[in-house]
Amino acid sequence: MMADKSDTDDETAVITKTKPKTQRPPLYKVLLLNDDYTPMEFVVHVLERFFGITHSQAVEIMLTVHKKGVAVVGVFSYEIAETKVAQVMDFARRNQHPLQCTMEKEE
Ligand code: TYC
Repeated sequence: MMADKSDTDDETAVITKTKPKTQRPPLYKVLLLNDDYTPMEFVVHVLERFFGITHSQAVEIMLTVHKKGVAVVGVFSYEIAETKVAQVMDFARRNQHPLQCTMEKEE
């Protein structure tokens, strides 16, 4: 009887384990930075207006930035984060305040 091919040759089986990679879209933190000139009430107003948070949450975040220099305001998709940063920067500029807002990829 003929031997099966797999019994006679020197082929080595290669088993490739495919990692089940679940791809999530990256998220971006929107950061608010402290400065010495922007009035506290303006920052609170910005937070309420563009981030849809309550007055007391806005005061809390503003005070965190004031004391620590920076705070995360929210975490969003790239496009939403970019829009929030642009809205804050534009509104601050139009009101002649040096308020700075940036975004950073969440690792
Ligand atoms: N440090 C500012 C002041 O004393 C207030 C302030 C808070 C400014 C948060 C910017 O992102 C900011 N008037």
